[in-house]
Amino acid sequence: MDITTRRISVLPGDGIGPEVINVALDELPDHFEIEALDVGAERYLSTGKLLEDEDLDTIRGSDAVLFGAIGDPRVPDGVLERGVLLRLRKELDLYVNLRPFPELGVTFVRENTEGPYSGVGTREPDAATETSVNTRTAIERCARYAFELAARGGSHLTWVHKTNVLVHAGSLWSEVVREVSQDFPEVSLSYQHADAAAYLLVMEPERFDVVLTDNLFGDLLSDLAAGLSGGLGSAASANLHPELATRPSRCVGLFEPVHGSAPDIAGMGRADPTAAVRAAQMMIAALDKEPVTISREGR
Ligand code: GGG
Repeated sequence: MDITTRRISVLPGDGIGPEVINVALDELPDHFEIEALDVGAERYLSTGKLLEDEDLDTIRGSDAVLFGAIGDPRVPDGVLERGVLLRLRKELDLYVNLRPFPELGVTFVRENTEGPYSGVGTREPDAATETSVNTRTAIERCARYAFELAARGGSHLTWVHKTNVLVHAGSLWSEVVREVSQDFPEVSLSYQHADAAAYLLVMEPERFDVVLTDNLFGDLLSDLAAGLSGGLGSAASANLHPELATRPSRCVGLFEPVHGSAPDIAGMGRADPTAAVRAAQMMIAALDKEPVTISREGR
């Protein structure tokens, strides 16, 4: 195989992020070049900077991002999470959040750009709204990825929502999933409400292979799955824009442990680096499938 240099942006981030990423870096083959970016709480607290244009230029020009964790008790909730991680997912249009749990035999495909994570809402002194944005385009491309994954693995696909209560978003999801399913007659499909899915993941996990769901349900249920399969210390995820043809930058994706920054144990040598190591392995595997030179203009 032709070995050519791969450029990786490494964002260790906050809390236990740097210590687990240090271990994960040992996984990288010699032909991986690393550009470390100081993005996170320390820089924000000393300079007010979150993600600068130069950071984004570096990331867009790299083949992939290896990310640690974000979040710090000294910074108000949401500033770092929205300003760094959610912004990167949006800027790079990483619309699939792939969370495999091999010990449980379940893989989550979480829509990664919309739902209540889209940042739309209002806050008044005594009232607040958090709007869940759901578009046909975003649901369809994510659903298509989940069906393709299930078709490749001969797997069952369960899609999860809360259509009996969240009727607006639920009916659009339902319509789009049904439409996409027409192109995959070989994939057996079922539906579960999110609350029932939580129960069944604990009681009968063997019912699930590939799970397709929205941003919020995916975030919650995948932590549940992590708890059932060895803990958050071993759960890794890939944020992907799978098709080369529409990818807005060279970057194939952002690979990270599912866990957060765990500031209570940072620097104590207690953090389990398994998830970060698995994230690095997912990144290497994704890059092994990528063409080495990407010719589309602007990349
Ligand atoms: N390594 C993942 C991380 O730092 N997670 C912090 C977090 O709050 N993530 C929200 C999300 O994954 O949507």
